[in-house]
Amino acid sequence: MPETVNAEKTAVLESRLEQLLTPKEKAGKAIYEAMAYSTLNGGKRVRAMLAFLFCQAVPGDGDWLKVLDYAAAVEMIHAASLIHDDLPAMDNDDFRRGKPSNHKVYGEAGAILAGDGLIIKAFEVAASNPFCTPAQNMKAVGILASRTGADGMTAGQMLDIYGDESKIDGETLKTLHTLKTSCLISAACMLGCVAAGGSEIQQKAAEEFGICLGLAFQIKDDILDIEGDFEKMGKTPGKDAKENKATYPALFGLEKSRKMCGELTERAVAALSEFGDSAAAEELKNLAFRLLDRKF
Ligand code: GRG
Repeated sequence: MPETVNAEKTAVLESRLEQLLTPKEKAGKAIYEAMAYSTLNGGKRVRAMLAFLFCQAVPGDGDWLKVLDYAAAVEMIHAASLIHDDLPAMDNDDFRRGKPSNHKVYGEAGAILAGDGLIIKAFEVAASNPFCTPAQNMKAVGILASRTGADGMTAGQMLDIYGDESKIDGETLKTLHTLKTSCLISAACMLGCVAAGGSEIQQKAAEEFGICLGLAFQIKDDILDIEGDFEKMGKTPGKDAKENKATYPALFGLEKSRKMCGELTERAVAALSEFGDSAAAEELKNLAFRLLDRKF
């Protein structure tokens, strides 16, 4: 998504990810190759950008490099979640980010292991961020774990895979989407504050921003599954309807889903008031509104 990303930040992130995903020993060549395949040069990098911008939104020196390794960790966990989500046992998708899914290239076992490797690498990297103190790193690891494990994204995926579609109501769907998508997005926002030494109040505001934006993001994702095309999205549209999945458009219709998406974005932007009128807060606001109009 060129207009939502800052070229310099993206370039630095890509090169850090490349460095982190280079094997140190010959024996690691195969697993690192599978991990790198799904992590490098792909994706909109929305989560990393949120971490960078929240780091800058906290009044201080504005040095976003402090959050670089937390942002890399978030993108690695995100990539792992996509690899596992695409597996035949889950969403069974053959394409991701415009190329064959990880298991199509490395096999199912290879894809499971690539995901495993990325998750653990993410925690290793966040725990040893050289620009932050051990206390900050401990906090970051706690945020990542609580938002991605059995109280966060993994719980959301469990509900998504095993939930009874016919019985899902609006509240349950909101819980599912919040866990599956908002939790990691809000973790990225919070990590920006942690790295910049922001207050508890600022972390809470960043969390609220991420929860609302994440929900809007997932609703938009559901809308794109209906309206989007393969060329732009790099994955197969129309799968939700084919599999009778519970989504916002299926439950509320397209028009109401679009309205909810807009309202959630407004709510996210309101949470930015904790960050005054800094340039980064303005960029966060613009990013939130641009995501509403995204085509992929
Ligand atoms: C890896 C800890 C861990 C858990 C695995 C498989 C699983 C549990 C969770 C999957 C959750 C999932 C697929 C959520 C969907 C979130 C979503 C909207 C993804 C698309 O994000 P974009 O549009 O993708 O930011 P890009 O490709 O641009 O990065």
